[in-house]
Amino acid sequence: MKDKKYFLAKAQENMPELHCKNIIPDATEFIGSDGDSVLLDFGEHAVGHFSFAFDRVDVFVDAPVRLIVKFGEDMREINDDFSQYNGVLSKTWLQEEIINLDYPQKITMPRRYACRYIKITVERTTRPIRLFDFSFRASTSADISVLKSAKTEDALLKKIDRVATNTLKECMQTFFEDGPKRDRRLWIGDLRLEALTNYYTFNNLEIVKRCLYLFAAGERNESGFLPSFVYETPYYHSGATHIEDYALLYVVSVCDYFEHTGDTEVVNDLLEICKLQLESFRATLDEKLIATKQDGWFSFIDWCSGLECMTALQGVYLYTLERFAELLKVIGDEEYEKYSVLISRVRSASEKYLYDESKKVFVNPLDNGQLSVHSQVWMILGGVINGEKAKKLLLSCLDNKEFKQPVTPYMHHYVIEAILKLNMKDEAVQYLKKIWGGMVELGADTFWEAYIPDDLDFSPYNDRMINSLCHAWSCTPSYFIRKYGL
Ligand code: RAM
Repeated sequence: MKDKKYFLAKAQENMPELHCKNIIPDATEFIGSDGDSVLLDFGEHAVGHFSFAFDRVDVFVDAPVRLIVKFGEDMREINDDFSQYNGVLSKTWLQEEIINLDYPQKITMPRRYACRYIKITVERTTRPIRLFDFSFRASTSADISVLKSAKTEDALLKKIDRVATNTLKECMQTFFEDGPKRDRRLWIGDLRLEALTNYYTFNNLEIVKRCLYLFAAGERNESGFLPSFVYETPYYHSGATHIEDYALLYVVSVCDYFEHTGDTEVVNDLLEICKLQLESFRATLDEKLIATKQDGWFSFIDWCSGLECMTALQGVYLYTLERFAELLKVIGDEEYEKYSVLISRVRSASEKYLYDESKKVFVNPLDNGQLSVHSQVWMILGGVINGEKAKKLLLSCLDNKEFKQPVTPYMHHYVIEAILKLNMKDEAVQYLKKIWGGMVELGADTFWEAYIPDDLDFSPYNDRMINSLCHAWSCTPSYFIRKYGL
């Protein structure tokens, strides 16, 4: 297997170029004293650096001026009182600064922000001040000049597509970030969905290669699983979490990349790591070939509270095995046979032990008998159930209160994949409109990390203020609309 140095050099070779532009807000000048504030609207979501100038109005300002500068991805965030924040993630993700300026000057704030709105409040000044020359230098590695508009004739789908490509564009920096406000790192689950959408929109292959190599360089745990996330700033650092479904989806991401490019060089570099992910997962199966629980945070699937993941995880494994076997077949790898035999064995076991013939539903003692959309969807995607039987099952569990329902666009993506796998185009469009159309109707410029139509305060982190409103894993409507001609 190639070593970390090799993979990092490859990641470096594929560093994408950042395209920058200056955006000017609606307000050009503001004059104010203690307690006054100005709201700037840049008219679009942007990721980058904010600058402005400050001067006296008439009388010389003889003491430092203190400003509070708050950045919001939407107006709700601008109006939130950050002092009331009570979430489980660090409050330091909330984008608000107190800055003290000693004398009139032009300031470029050193940190990067993700926002559409900026509110500046004068906290303390001895004399009225003037703020002007507001400007935001926005960056992205997406080349918008290559983006064609979606062919759909449907007005709402057109809008959804625009917001989705915008979401992806904002998350495309020097790698695929999960969210430019938070966590600003590369997660496998997000990478897979960003890369998929990227193939049908900006088609930046460098960034995909870079991300695949960044993970290849990561520190695997004792079982052999890849880290679920990595950082690149200020230096490369491999995350300490090793979620199994993400490790498997790394393999799927390599398969997607190959399917899209036919690039065998990259596949040859990464093949052993992919095999290791599947072997590591194989080692977690019991003698009946059913996945077992592991220590720590070993599975993600969705942010749905109290979700039991084992059936879904088994489905992710089958989904990955199938894609990987296809890849091995095309590249003529001698292990193809071994993997295809394994698929049928694991499928039969899943049907035998996880499908309840009388209730016509997937239910697993390891999930404490919990019913979820997640289990049904992943069993469909894993090919354990097909045709009319699968359609009936899927349609009966969506919106059914007896089943745990998805809460993130990440999981909604896989619901739509399952719907489309069963050739239900109309239902896929309906579902897309309900989830992503719902966000559009609420005025989203970019798609959110979590969305429950009738619970707009939902947060996986116990406080909505910390949710990311431009989240990578929410960008896939453009993939669906463009690939399937919706
Ligand atoms: C959160 C982020 C990220 C996701 C992980 C599992 O921290 O939203 O996108 O991949 O969870």
